[in-house]
Amino acid sequence: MCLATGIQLLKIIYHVITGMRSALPILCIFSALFLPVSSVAQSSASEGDVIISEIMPDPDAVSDADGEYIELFNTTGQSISIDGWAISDAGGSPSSISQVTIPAGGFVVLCRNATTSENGGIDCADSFSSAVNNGTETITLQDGNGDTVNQITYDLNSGNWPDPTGASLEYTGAPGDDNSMESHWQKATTRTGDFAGDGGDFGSPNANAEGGQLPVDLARFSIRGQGHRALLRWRTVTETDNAGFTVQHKGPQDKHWNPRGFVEGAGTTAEVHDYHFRTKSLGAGLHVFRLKQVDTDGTAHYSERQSIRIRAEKRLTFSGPNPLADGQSATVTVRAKDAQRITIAVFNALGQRVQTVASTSVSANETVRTRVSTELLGSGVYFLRAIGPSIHEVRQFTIVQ
Ligand SMILES: [Ca+2]
Ligand SMILES: [Ca+2]
Ligand SMILES: [Ca+2]
Repeated sequence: MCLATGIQLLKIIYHVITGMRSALPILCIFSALFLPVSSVAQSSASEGDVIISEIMPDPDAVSDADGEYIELFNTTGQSISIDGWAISDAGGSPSSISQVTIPAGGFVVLCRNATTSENGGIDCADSFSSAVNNGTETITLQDGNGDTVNQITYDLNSGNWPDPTGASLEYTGAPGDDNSMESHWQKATTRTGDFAGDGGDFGSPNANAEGGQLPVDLARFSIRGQGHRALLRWRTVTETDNAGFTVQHKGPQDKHWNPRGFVEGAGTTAEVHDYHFRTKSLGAGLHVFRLKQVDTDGTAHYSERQSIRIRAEKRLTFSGPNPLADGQSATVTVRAKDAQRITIAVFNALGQRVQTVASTSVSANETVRTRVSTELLGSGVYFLRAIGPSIHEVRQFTIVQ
C-alpha cells in the first residue's frame, strides 16, 4: 500500500540512510518523516488502515502488569483519530481508547501501565486493562462503530510463532501484507524507539522493527551519545519552504516536550542537506527527542522520536583487585565537574583517616589519577573518599594480608 495522498503533502523528502528495499515501490521509500499536523484527523477507518505492529506479551525487565504493550501503525497518508476505539483480548472486556491520534505513517503504543517510569521507559498514548497472554491470545482493534479494524491471533506454544520472553513480537511485513500471518512476525532481538540504550527488554516501541518494512523507518533520524551530551543527525533530500527545525526534548522527569534549540532549514532546495544538533550536558536517565519542522507559513510537522539513556556519572573509580592483597595497589581516578581543591584519602572502618592519597587543585572535568598502596595498612575494610566543595564520593575496599 503506497501512500500517494501522504506523499503529495510532504514538504520534505528524506534520504534513505539504510535498508532500502527493492521490493517496495520507490514512492514508498520517500514516505513521511514529517507529517502535517494541520490536516484534520479522520476518525473512521477501513480494515487495515491501522494495524497492530508490535505486541509485548511477556516482558522480563519489569512485570507483565507493568510492561505489556501493543503498538499500532497508521498505514495511511492521513492522521487517524482512534478516540472511542477499543482494544480487547480474547478473555477480557474491551478497553476504550480516548483522545489518541495516530499520525500518518506513524506509531502509537497502548500500554497495560502507561507510567513511563514503571513500564520500562515506554511513551504510551493510552492504557488498557486486560492482560496480554503469554500462551495463546487474540487481540482485536475495533473502531468507534464496533467494526474490527485489525485482529491478531497468536499461539506462542505452537512452534509457528516465536516464543519471546523479555522480547516483543514485531511485525516485519509491509503495510499491505496480511499481518495476521505468523510468518510476518519476529521475536525482537534489538532495541529501538523507546528502548534505545535501555538495559531492559528487546523491542521497538514507537519505532519500526529492526529490518521492518513499515515506511516510516526508512526516514528516521539518528541519535548517539557523546559523553553526557547527545548528537542528533538528520538529512533532507529536498525541501520546500522549510524555515527550520526545533529540537524538542523530554527528560526523565518531563511530562511535556521542551524546545532545546533551533536549526535553520535551507528554504527550498533539491539538494541533499545534512543537519546536526548537539545537546547540552544531560542528566542521568532516559532522554527522548523529536524534531518539529516548521514551514515558512508556520505549518508544523513532527518527526519520529529517538531516545538515549545517559548513565549516571562515575566521578570516582577504584580499579584493581578487591580485596587487595599485601603489596598490591589499585588505581584511583577522580573527575570533578567544577574547578576545586579535592582530597583523596583512605579511612578505616572507625572513620579515622589513615592515609592521604592526594590533595590537589583540579580544573573543571580534569581527571586525577593516582594509586592507593596497601603498605602501612593492615587487613580490614577501608573507605576511599574523594572530598571537595562539590564532590563527595566513597568506594569501599578490603585488604587481606
Ligand atoms: Ca503476559
Ligand atoms: Ca514476564
Ligand atoms: Ca515497533
